[in-house]
Amino acid sequence: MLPKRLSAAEYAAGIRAGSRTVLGRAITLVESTLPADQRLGQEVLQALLPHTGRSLRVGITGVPGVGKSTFIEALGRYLVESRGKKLAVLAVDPSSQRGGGSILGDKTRMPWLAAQAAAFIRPSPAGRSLGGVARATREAMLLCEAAGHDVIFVETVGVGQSETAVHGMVDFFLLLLLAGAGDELQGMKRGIMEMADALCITKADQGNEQAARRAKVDYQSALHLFPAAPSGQVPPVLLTSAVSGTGLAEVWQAIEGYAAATQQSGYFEQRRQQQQLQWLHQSIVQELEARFYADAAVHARLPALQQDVAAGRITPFAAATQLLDLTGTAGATSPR
Ligand SMILES: Nc1nc2c(ncn2[C@@H]2O[C@H](COP(=O)(O)OP(=O)(O)O)[C@@H](O)[C@H]2O)c(=O)[nH]1
Ligand SMILES: [Mg+2]
Repeated sequence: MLPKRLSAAEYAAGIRAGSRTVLGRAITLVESTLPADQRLGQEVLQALLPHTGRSLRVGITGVPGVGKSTFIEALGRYLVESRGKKLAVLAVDPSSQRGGGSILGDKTRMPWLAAQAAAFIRPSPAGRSLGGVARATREAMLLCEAAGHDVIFVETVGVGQSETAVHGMVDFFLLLLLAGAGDELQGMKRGIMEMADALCITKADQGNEQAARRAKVDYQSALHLFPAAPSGQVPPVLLTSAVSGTGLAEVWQAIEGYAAATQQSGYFEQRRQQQQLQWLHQSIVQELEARFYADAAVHARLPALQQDVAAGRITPFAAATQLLDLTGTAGATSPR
């Protein structure tokens, strides 16, 4: 049994020594909304920072039911068994509730990985805004890296803004697609296809192979209409089956090939630097907002001003300015 409270140095040492219990507890700290936990979590992260950044970070998206979790189980098994990798599976699902709701990242979809010492699976933090979930997941990723996990998978719910958040924290973004839906190209959100570094047509098995090959051709021609990716790499379209194992080695080859090519060109590091800067600015905005709403003067004045705005007695902008002037952040509203 571990003692109830550990120091930041004890957390860091435990994580470096490969303790899954300490890693899990440190992730709980960075997920916590309690200020004391958050402070300790930041100290742990700071201590571990020199040991982060050495993994390959892979985001996996696609509509619910496309087979993301099953795919991660199959690809993860290939990586552990055939490539000797140590991996972590994280998830971003702002709709997730503890003890019910979404099963994203659920160990029941990844029974083999869940039983492996070389794999660490963590479901999405629950009951938070997307911003809060994204922050916790980024920080969990760093903790997993310090624990020596050299591949990090981040699964998204595949709806809404979660994809953008995950794209902003990974090196490689993989879009899973189903064949045979017929109008998949029209239904597809163009922006997500543009973010993808590779497309996988899933469930290419059990009589579905021909439809999958047709979908591959369709997506390949659709990709030709897109502007060149900033990475300089053309996203491949691959056929995969988590059931038969088809295409899994090819997917990994594509990911490693991409990493090697972009490390060579400098884009890999550039993308990470951009992500860090984006994260800095998002953190500033989140923190300003939190401090604003926690301000006692704002708290006192807000209800009356809300009524004035609703009744049309004052413009929303003027009301916002009045409230901001009550806080120490006055004058800090210049655009980024
Ligand atoms: N035939 C076949 N079924 C699959 C494959 N991958 C997943 N499935 C099934 O598709 C359903 C959804 O899978 P899941 O991994 O939970 O999808 P997610 O919602 O995207 O995470 C499950 O019933 C899986 O058994 C595959 O490669 N082939
Ligand atoms: Mg899933």
